[in-house]
Amino acid sequence: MKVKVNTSPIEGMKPGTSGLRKKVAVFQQPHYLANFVASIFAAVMPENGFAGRVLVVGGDGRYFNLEAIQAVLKMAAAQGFAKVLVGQNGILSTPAASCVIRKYKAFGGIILSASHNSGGVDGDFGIKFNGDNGGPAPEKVTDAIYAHSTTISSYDIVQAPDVDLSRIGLHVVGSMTVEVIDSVLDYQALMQQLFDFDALRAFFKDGFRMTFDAMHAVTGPYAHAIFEDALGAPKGTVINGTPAPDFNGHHPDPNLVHAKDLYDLMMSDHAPDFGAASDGDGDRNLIIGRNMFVSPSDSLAVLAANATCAPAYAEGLAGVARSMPTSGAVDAVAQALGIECFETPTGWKFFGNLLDAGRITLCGEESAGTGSNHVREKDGVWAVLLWLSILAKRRMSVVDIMTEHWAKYGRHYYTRHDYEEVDIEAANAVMNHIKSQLPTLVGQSLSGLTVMTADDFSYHDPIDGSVSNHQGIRVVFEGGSRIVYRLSGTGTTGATIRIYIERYEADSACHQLDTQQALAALIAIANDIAQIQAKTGRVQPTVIT
Ligand code: G16
Repeated sequence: MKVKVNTSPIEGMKPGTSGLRKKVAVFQQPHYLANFVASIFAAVMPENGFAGRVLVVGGDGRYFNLEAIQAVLKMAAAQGFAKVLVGQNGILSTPAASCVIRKYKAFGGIILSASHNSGGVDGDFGIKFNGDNGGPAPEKVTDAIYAHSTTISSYDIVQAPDVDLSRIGLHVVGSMTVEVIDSVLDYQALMQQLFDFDALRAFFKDGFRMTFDAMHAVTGPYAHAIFEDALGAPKGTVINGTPAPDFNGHHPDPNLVHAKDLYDLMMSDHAPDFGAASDGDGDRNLIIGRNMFVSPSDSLAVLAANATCAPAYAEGLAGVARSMPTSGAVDAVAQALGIECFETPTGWKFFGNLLDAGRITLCGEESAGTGSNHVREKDGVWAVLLWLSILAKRRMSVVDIMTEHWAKYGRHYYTRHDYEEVDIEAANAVMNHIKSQLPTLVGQSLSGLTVMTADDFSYHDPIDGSVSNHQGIRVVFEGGSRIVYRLSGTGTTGATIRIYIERYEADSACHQLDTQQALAALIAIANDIAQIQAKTGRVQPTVIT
């Protein structure tokens, strides 16, 4: 039976870089989740309603996922959807959800995830809507969702028993069908189309060794099925491979702080050939060779330069794209290949139009995300499979691949300094202080480096003409060195200031420096401009990658 529940607007439902992310306790407040889900439906409802349409629902298995999914199912039934496809036990990695939306031509999908944020009862929860192309809703849709959340007065829900999400097959909620599907099968089939599984199987058979850290999060089942069962990597290749609602107390962010055990292993005498990790919802990836961390910006460039090693990209790439703060390493590859290279704001949603229009084949971000036109999300397992394809074909170590790459294209030294959980007012004061210097920075010489341009990045989407302003402050020096400042849009506590620092080095005699040392002069300039210590009291970054 469908009922109308009276409610009233709840503050703070503006989606960030990737959907709405809040503490679990916030989502557990009466009407909170329902208000946001109702606002999604109101914002995306077609003129003739949802009758006959299919919705995809899944999440990363974190705490509160199952309760949230049951509520979404009952609200979708009240909207008149014909059918919902939901991953078994509520599990669908973000790229798998994108794959399922596209494969079954669904109207869209609701993904329950706070990605790389911590989980558990005291951790974070999140929710986002992806459209029929399988990609995150663009800004005009997230703006409409927010607008509705500020005026909502009621929502509809069907009163029905919970669905047994452990049982694959058909169920009903009111007059809507719910099909519980295997979480891995469709995604694995897509990977088998893109990559040469026989060649990769032979590679492992020849003794290639990898450690894949699933970080107690969603990629465990995908990694076990693909790397160990399908490709024959030895059991134990996948570690931390069972998703847990609280990620067993770990933080599923594949960076050098939270994946330190993997990093230490890769730097040790008994390191395997290749190490990789993925995050809470399976869209990010960390790549570490034996004795070498590969920065996400460099990883994107190497994947672009060597993409033809995988059958899906054998014909070459239409173009590439990177988010603005991502280093220019991939630009150098695009230039050599003679293909287009686009610079978009931070957030995967900005790649969607370029991918849909066929202008780009690969894209990526400094925040550990790489992907291609196979889905409309970044994809951790895909990135590992493309790296494996390159290593299998070229039979070179990661160190040798990187050394060769830098010799050919030059090296873009790159680091990101994060100041997490800063008082919001103090963080705004830092950003305003930086902005106030923009009119006077150009032409100044800072520690011997001359500022060439200084601006607040605006993106003009070449496909739909939309404009997105205030996407990060750029200070660019003669010679191409660059400092970028922006506030994160994915945190849930205070503000996170991100400083991205980059320097191009053409001379291969200078390619083996320690990254922080290679960037020391620019780091000092970045701190001088921002005055972080004076304005926030912070002496050093929380995380350096
Ligand atoms: C999300 C977005 C990415 C973005 C990243 C960092 O990643 O999907 O496109 O680069 O956040 O955003 P910010 O710097 O604003 O924190 P994920 O993996 O959290 O979904």
